Amino acid sequence: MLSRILIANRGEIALRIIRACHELGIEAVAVYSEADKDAAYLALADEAICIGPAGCAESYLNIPRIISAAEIADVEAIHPGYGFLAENINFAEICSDCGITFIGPPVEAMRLLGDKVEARRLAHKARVPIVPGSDGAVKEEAEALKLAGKIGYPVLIKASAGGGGRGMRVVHNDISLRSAFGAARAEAEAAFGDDSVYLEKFIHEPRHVEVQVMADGAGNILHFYERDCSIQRRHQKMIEESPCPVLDRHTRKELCEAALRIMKEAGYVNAATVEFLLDSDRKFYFIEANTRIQVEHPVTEMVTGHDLIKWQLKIASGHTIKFRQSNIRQTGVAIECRINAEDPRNSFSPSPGAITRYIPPGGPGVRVDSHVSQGWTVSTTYDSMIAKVIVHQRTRTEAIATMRRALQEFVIEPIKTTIPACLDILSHNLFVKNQIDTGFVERNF
Ligand code: MV4
Repeated sequence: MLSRILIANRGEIALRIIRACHELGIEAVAVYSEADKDAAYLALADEAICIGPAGCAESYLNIPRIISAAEIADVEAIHPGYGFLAENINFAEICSDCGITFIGPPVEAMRLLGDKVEARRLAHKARVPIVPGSDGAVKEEAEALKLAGKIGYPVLIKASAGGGGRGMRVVHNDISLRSAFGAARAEAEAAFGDDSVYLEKFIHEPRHVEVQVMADGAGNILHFYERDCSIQRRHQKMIEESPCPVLDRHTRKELCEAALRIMKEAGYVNAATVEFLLDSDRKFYFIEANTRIQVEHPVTEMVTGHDLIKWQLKIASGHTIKFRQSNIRQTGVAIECRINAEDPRNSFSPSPGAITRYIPPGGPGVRVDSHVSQGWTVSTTYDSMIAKVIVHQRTRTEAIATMRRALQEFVIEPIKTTIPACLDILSHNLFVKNQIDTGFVERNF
């Protein structure tokens, strides 16, 4: 087993990883920027190293500083968490060059799946349904027009290096395609340093369903079922749940096995999420894969009883998975609400400031993953997420009731948070009836 690792992240996920380390007898070294120097979770780390000023480029995204901290602290491995350097191929390569284990997938798998055109190819090769679209990257406008005619409008132009909704454009006819094509390529070049784009048929109001996968270094690969992440606003997820409430047993099995085939084909090791769109006929299509642990991993932990961060650490330590797919069961329903320091009554604008009163919820079926406590000051330097509330109950109806109760208990003052927005969604008739899709929030709020 690894004996000492560094966590190249901050906030709730840094704390989450510290906790998993300590349960496995691993020493956890935290890094922090000057803006985070008073964070309470740093006291729980076995060592905490300041890596620079508040700005991300000079701290959490600064590879030389993180590698230096790792050398000074004499760790064997680095856990990148999510965001920051988690999907940075260059960083993973440097770790390996320095003899430090990157707690994540092999660089080759990151490269393959980070390129969305390559990922589509891989999925097709693994006999997994993909959205009808171009065979590879589309270089010429004329070619794009021809393909769009075949696919049928509306069509989406997506950046090959994009993902998570960045660098996407919907076009409805030849005229809008002509004007969007060059712009999309230029935008992709500016944002990602790669102007490759591809085309997909635009699926109207799909659900977003993703499968949690875990693979070890010995060729064992298992799924931990799916999450439904359709409740999002401007590509920011707000509420996630597991299981996806509209999947029947047969479709669920097909979906999860499809995810496994893709990741086997990619030679994947460690934790990943395979994303699909589910259309109104409940047909699923692969869209992209994420090569990291995700924010919403706790809902999967609650329904399967498996600690996914501990699995990441064990796999990076060289352990093999010694149980079978049939040993992983999906029990009950889990829901997660992301609590952001944002004002939902003012277009979700950031609401930074000192928290003078903080009383988190508790009681049966409630888990809170947060680094925040009374006296903490939320700054605008980082992501606005300050807590995740996760509930686990036997049924979806009970889970919704527990979540509403938990959010009503939650006191965070005086800053504004997304708690009221989450409560509005949880009380909405269509959410309760399961009639949601990725357009739900924008249509109804
Ligand atoms: C799509 C789509 C409809 N058709 N692809 C947005 C995030 C990125 N992961 C893929 N996304 C989408 N791709 C096709 N062919 C609709 C979306 C989409 C979406 C997907 C998942 C979750 C929320 C979304 C919100 C708007 C659009």
